[in-house]
Amino acid sequence: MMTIKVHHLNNSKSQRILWALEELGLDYEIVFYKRQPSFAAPDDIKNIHPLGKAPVVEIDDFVMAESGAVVQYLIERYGEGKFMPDRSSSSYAKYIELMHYPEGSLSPPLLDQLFIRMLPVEDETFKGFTQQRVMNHLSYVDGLLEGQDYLIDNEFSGADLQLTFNLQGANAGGGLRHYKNLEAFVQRMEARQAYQRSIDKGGEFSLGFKK
Ligand SMILES: N[C@@H](CCC(=O)N[C@@H](CS)C(=O)NCC(=O)O)C(=O)O
Repeated sequence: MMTIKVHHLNNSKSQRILWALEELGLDYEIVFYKRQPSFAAPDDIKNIHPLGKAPVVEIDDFVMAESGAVVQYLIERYGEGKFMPDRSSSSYAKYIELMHYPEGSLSPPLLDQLFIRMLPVEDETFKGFTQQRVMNHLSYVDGLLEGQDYLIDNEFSGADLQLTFNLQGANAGGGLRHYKNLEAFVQRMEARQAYQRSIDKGGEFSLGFKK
């Protein structure tokens, strides 16, 4: 029998994995970790994966990190064709691109923006550069969702799931108010029953920040 154990940190990208597992209707165990006052994960998670980041997932006898890879793997292995386009379609190429875009390209400028607000950072050149990068990315994604509810073939997929966390982070700072497609997208994702079950099971999930 297959076993899945999710090492889950509060207010973190491991929420994606709980949500994916709920969409897939799979049984799983959660091991809870709490962020330290510095926001870092507790050191115990390094006993499972040397990077010590969340998510880390144990599937049967192996360990996986990187939320995009984990979501993709879970859907391919257990989805029975749901939540992804057919592998022989051109939509599949776009699906893979957009599955890995949130962590590869969208997350870094959003994190820079978060640090600018939290610390704060005084350097005007860096602040301007960051704002320009954030706007470039959010306009791009807003455009992808123009006239459709989901990223790929207008059907819910792992790419939508993977994108949501980053947009929730941007939204927490009020940063989506000029991007109506993105605001509506986040609301649509958060209304999914599987998403809500993942929040009930995962506990604290708030991407607001305190100075
Ligand atoms: N690209 C990785 C990012 C993993 C990551 O940085 N996770 C954060 C939580 S969102 C973390 O563990 N932070 C705590 C720390 O760095 O100590 C993924 O998508 O899984």
